[in-house]
Amino acid sequence: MGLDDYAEVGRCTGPLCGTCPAERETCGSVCCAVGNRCADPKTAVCVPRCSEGLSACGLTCCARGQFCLGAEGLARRCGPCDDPAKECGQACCSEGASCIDRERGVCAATWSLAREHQSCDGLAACAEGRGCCERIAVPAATFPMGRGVDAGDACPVGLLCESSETPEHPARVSSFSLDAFEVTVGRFRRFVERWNHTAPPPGAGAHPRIAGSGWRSLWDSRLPADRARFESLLEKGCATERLPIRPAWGQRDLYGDIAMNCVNWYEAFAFCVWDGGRLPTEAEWERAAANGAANDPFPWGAERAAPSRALFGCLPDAGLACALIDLTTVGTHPDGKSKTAPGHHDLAGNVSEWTLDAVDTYPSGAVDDGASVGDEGARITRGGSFASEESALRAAARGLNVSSGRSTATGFRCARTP
Ligand SMILES: [Ca+2]
Ligand SMILES: [Ca+2]
Repeated sequence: MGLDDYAEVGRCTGPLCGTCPAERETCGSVCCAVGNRCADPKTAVCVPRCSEGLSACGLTCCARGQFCLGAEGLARRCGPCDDPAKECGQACCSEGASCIDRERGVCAATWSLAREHQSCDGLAACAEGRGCCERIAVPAATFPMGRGVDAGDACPVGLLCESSETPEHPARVSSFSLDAFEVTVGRFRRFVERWNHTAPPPGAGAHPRIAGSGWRSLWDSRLPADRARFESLLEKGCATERLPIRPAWGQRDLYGDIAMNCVNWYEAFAFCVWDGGRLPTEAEWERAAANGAANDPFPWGAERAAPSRALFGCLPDAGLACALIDLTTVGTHPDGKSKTAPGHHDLAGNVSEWTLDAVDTYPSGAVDDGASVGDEGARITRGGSFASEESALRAAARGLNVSSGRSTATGFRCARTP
């Protein structure tokens, strides 16, 4: 405190009087000089004010685009986030991610923050102006799962059907919801951008009525070690395939709404958990595709497959019926929608879809919310793909791939309870 704090004779203006002149900031026991600000009232330290647009931060001013973080006083420092809770070294973690390495500025998906449809945050709509994450409620039903011998879903004339689709048996499926579209590369991209090998917690992604159907920690090592490895697998992991369609990942900058493919079962499972859902069981998938008790042979009903209803039969010897290089945008075959309003797109064809189930034979008796839960090996895929013949598009048809396998012909969609 100096004499100038009492400069105006007859009027006490110093901090001890409880007030400084308007143009001078109070700072503990002193009034700062004009043009200065108070850096720390405890120690009565004044420093020059910051230029316009820059944040004051203790003794310094933050650079443009930086914000002041930390507790009050001289211990404050500049960082890149406006919310201190999101700060991670020189990075800012987005919602749904948390800081796991402050030194390198690495944020990762936080499973406790798994959130319904966060993969669609800020994403443009898919076909028909519907959100790519739209979910459709599928009512509970008991339906004849598997292919019947002489009923409406018997093997259509001229097609070959596998014996693994039999015997047809009563299956009860509780109400659930199923994504209207196959998961797009745009949605999957948000997951990969936050990836740092943080596996789902044990039990995550389980069907609530099926014991042992959740994530197992022994699968943790099946997930990519880091984001760079993940991206490499998604782009090059299908290189040994003979299919001419390219991995969606390599086209992510051009097309956000093509179906994600070349993703293995573990990655599909982890994505669905992160997005607040789970993989559908085989029974749930067939219940949606066969329209439950209607027991339809195809998602759209009884009519045979046609190019207007599904992308299929796209093989090198199929002539010019379909483009062999590029994937098709999801939802471009509205005539092939399921009968559960407003209709699931591309259940049949485009990419085949991972289900929760391990490969197993059907029981002959009734099943109530059943699924085959196994540790390793192969998993059931459903719906056939661009590379399939018509038979694989049937609601009762079963495909398979090894759990760690990747194919440009296989993607997935997520289910939720209910
Ligand atoms: Ca059936
Ligand atoms: Ca499909």
